[in-house]
Amino acid sequence: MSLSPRPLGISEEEGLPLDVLEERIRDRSATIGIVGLGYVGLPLAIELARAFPSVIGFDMNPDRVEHINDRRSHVQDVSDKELAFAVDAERFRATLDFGDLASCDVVIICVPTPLEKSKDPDLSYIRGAAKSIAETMRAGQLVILESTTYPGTTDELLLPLFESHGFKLDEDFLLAFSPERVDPGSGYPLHKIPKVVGGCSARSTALAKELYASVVVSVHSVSSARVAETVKLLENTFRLVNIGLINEFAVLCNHLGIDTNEVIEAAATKPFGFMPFTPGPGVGGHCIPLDPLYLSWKAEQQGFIARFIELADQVNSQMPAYVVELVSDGLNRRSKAMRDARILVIGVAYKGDIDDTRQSPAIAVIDRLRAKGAFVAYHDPLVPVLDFDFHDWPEWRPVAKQNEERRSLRVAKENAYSRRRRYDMLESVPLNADVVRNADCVVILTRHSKVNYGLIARNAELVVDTRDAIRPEDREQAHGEIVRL
Ligand code: SAJ
Repeated sequence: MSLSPRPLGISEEEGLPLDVLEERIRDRSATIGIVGLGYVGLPLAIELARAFPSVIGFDMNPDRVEHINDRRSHVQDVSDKELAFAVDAERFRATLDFGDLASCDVVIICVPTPLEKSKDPDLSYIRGAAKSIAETMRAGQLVILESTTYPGTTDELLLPLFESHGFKLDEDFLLAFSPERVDPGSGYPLHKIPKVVGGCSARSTALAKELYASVVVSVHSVSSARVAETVKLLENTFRLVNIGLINEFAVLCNHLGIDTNEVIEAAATKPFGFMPFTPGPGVGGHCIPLDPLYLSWKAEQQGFIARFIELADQVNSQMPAYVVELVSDGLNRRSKAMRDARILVIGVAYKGDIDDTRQSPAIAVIDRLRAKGAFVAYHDPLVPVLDFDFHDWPEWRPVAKQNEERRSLRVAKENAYSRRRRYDMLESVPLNADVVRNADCVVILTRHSKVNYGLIARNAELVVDTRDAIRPEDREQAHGEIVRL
């Protein structure tokens, strides 16, 4: 465990002076705890295990803990090899036992921050993690929150909780916020992404900065945890609003009969003052569609309506319906009804070259197509099985049959083209010329580099390409009509 000599007469359990904590971080002998081993926590744990001798990962999911200790990564950005290296070197281990938190000099919280059905922040995971930390807290710990949340969470929720357990900031513990910055699937290495840190005290900021300086290229400190929380929300709001802008722009260009992607490509030749975004069927993932609503929620508590965030969320949320309209119009031009049409969806992950379907707009598009009576099948080389579970979708409430059984994968296999159900499981169908020709419409919702879009262009009657996935040279060889966003 830690290499620093223990001060005489003070045991780890009773706590340590902050000077010892500081020394352990500076001499890289500190024991680090990471609470939450998802797409943020696991990569961070592996990176920290390169600099510190003992990193302990805490998670509530027994399977996840078992797989990690068996050197099997569930996170695309962490290879089994990297995981095995850290586990075999005994520099990283996962555990369900939150009692081990007391042995950590630093504890970093990387748990999800979803939204309630009402689109209000759901802080239950942060509260759970903070409670476990407070119950095992001892003097001499630095706690850092990384989960994206509204400004004020660290000093309004965590600080009073720890102090209510008898610990004093800057005497017994230090507390900071540092936004997670990952770009799932892009392969952008964590150590090359600058980190922002802001503490509930100057000493907290300084020590959090020292910690991250051991693993990332540069650390930018700000004056408070609240500012650091807001930095992250600006980053994600920037993306949400610009994606909303380009989605509305695409609908506008469609009404004017102008090729949106040609306009974007030309505008992007401007070497300054422009950043290209591309239209799509909506906004998926665990961050962009959710995090900015934490900011607008907090603003509303203070009587301010963040109109850009609300509008962008509206525009992006309406894109699945717009895509369905494009499909319906295309079928109409061929005197075909949506009812009983066979529609092949290409790509269901929330963005290209990843296997994650959380909040994927493809699920909304598929459900709406099936609500209009279409038979839908999908192909996605990275998503072998797509699990539908609309229990919390308002539109499902009035129509779902009570106690409806989830369709088994066997049944789904037999009915590749299946009708709408509340609980369902679809399996990715192989992509070949026959499958494409057998569809009345092919809808491209995610652009994976592994998919042969030329084959689709050469064989499909009708394609709705929402990701500009079919190249110009393949469009020229198209068998049927290609509609683009
Ligand atoms: N999207 C578009 N058009 C665009 C860009 C994105 O339709 O021009 C869609 C994507 O298809 C996807 C959604 O928006 O469905 C979100 O894509 P994203 O890449 O912006 O978001 P994430 O969640 O994969 O990763 C983002 C990070 N992305 C980038 O910086 C490129 C970053 O904002 C955060 O560090 C990360 O979320 C996070 O964890 O917060």
